[in-house]
Amino acid sequence: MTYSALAAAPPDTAPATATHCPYCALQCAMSLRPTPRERLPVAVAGRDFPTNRGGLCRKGWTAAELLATPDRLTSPLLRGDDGELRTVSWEDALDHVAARIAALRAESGPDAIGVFGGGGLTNEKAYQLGKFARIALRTSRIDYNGRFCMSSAAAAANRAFGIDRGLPFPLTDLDTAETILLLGSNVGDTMPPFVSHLQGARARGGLVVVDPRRSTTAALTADGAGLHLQPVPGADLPLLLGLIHVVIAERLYDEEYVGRRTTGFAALRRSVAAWWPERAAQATGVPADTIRSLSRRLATSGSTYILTGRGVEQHADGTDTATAAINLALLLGLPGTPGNGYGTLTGQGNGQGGREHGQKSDQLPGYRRIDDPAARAHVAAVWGVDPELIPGPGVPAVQLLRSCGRQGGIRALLVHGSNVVVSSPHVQSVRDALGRLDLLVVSDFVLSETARMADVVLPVLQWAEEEGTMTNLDGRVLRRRRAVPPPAGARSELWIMAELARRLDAPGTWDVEPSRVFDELARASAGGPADYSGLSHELLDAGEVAHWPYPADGESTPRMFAHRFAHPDGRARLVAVRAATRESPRGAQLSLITGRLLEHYQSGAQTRRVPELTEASAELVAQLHPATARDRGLRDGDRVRIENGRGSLEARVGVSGNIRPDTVFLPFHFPDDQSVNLLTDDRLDPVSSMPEFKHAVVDLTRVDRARA
Ligand SMILES: Nc1nc2c(c(=O)[nH]1)N[C@H]1C(S)=C(S)[C@@H](COP(=O)(O)OP(=O)(O)OC[C@H]3O[C@@H](n4cnc5c(=O)[nH]c(N)nc54)[C@H](O)[C@@H]3O)O[C@H]1N2
Ligand SMILES: Nc1nc2c(c(=O)[nH]1)N[C@H]1C(S)=C(S)[C@@H](COP(=O)(O)OP(=O)(O)OC[C@H]3O[C@@H](n4cnc5c(=O)[nH]c(N)nc54)[C@H](O)[C@@H]3O)O[C@H]1N2
Ligand code: SF4
Ligand SMILES: [Mo]
Repeated sequence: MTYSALAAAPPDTAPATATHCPYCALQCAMSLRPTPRERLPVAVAGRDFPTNRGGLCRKGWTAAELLATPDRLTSPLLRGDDGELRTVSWEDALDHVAARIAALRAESGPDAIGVFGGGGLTNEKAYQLGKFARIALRTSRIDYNGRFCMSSAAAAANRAFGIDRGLPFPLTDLDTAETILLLGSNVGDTMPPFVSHLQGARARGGLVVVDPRRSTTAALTADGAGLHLQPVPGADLPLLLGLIHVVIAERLYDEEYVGRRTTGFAALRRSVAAWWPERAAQATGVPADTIRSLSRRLATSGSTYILTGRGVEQHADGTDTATAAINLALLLGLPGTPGNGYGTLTGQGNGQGGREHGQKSDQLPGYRRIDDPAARAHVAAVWGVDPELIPGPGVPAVQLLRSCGRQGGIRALLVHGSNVVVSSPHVQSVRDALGRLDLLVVSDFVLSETARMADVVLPVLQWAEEEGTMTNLDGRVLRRRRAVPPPAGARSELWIMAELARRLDAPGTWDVEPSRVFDELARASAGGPADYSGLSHELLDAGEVAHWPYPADGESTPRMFAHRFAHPDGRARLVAVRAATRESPRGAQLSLITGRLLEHYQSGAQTRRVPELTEASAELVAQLHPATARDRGLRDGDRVRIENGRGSLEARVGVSGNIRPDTVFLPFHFPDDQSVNLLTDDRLDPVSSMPEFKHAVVDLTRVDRARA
């Protein structure tokens, strides 16, 4: 696409637009300066802001490429009888979608229509999508990709604290920490400017990273900056139980805090009684002495933070593992104590706000529960409908996708902001399920792998073309601003929802103006756990620093839990959890762990379209230890087949001493037959419904060059 639309746009001297990066939850501040005579419509510069301090990572620097991507969608597409996707008018596309939805709903009931949202959507779009599902489609079947991301961390925080805000303190509080325990997070690659907040702890020798790989972040512990623990994949829970055992056995815990601010200590103590360090060492591969000395360091350091990332959360026992991390933090008296804390690092751009406003199957705006009669009455009044009209809880993401095309399941699916045929667990089953649908409608700005399967593709706006708000990793609400006009032919999702709602004779009002949708969201959230009722675009534009809860009669809440937790009795819950046995490799098998590379974002739908990033990382590479490679006669660059009972793929070998010999690492950014999710399991965490993304057992064999 040429950016001819910009010919009529601002001259070189036009002011830059202050906004935030399109990608991750750090939401680095950037300014976009119009460059009408250049190939790209804007020039990106870092902007000073507490999370990034002017810095950006390589993805942020190159984000303007997304605005000029040659295969940008600029017209709706409809699949014809011959199976080809063809350009159609908006009228025809929307008429078709509404008519098909109405017909399928008449035949099979409203729960035959499903909605799949995303944590990259603005608060306004996420809110409207939840409302659209409940009262325009009248379906309970809505969930979103945050189920694959933060659900275990969120479930653990809700259970322990009664509320879930990723970081319940400003990120900059970390700057003065003495000790930071970072479990399963690789911010060095996933949020590079975050590293500046680790420097204080590094200078004091107190950065402790737990990762089966010597990741970019683990390498930051070198030269006396801290400690890297390299456990067996999936063994974080026994490791934490061992640490808790020592903290209790050596009476290192904060008795006064535990007595005054928590419940459940006796049961917790019993549950870890048998996890003496030698047993934890056997289960994890981390030496018993290290477990002892780390417990002591955490307890005696003056300023301690415990943080978790996806490496410990994306497991079928992810909620219990995150819970164990919280138990450790509570025993040490960290949450709510100045200079100390516990938190989890939200991932997607609006991963925090995206899980507060009603995209989740069991949720209404303001982080309310959909089965709570008072919450239903409040939200129904804002929506101008009878509470009876709002459906009950639906089903979480994996069940929702599995039910597509099955008897009694979903027949039409609307996808907004996720590339599920790359990023879902056991992805072949999801591809099969989507193939069985009567109607798949994908809203995206590029033809993602999921959009390629759709019956109808609706081209939407992207970051620098739209107004809205995002809530970043420390719960701060930020303004996303429009810097360039969208291409003719693309439409906002608020408009698409309004048009479909009208065609479906939906009750309620369907605003298309983001600031007005925000005002409605604010009213709907009033009195809920995630209360935005004191906020507006106007206030944010005036420069207000706004961490939620921000009630109408209150102010920003940068730090939570100073005096009470959100449970009715004000106390946090210590929850006793048990380590389960898990599948481990036998013989020549390896543990597969999955995660991210610096250069790519998620399913890669966006970053694989940025030339500089694709050149830096063009194909799937399997990180393998030199000893493992040698044993199998493999060299750097060789091709291998990696397989298990669920699937099989080929990758190139990247030999690296940074991984355990019993483990292979693959990123999930590549599509089709390079998708690592061909190998992952959709076994679910019983509390959060998080799938087992981070660990699978695989066979790895060399691909015979003669036949390859
Ligand atoms: N470059 C880039 N940045 C991103 C994203 C991206 O796709 N690309 N995505 C954003 C999103 S949505 C998210 S959720 C965040 C995720 O951010 P992170 O949580 O930092 O990312 P991951 O790479 O998924 O996992 C972190 C680490 O977990 C380790 N790991 C794997 N298995 C285990 C285990 O069993 N135990 C332990 N302790 N560690 C394990 C991996 O080796 C990896 O180094 O990143 C955000 N930022
Ligand atoms: N094996 C393995 N699998 C994983 C993970 C892992 O660590 N390992 N991580 C999981 C995690 S943490 C996450 S968050 C998921 C993410 O995986 P996905 O949900 O697939 O995330 P994205 O690739 O960001 O997909 C977003 C899609 O929406 C489009 N898009 C972006 N913004 C908008 C918008 O505003 N509106 C609309 N309609 N579309 C938009 C993009 O172009 C893209 O096609 O993957 C999960 N899958
Ligand atoms: S760290 Fe995240 S928000 Fe910052 S520039 Fe990189 S991708 Fe964008
Ligand atoms: Mo994520």
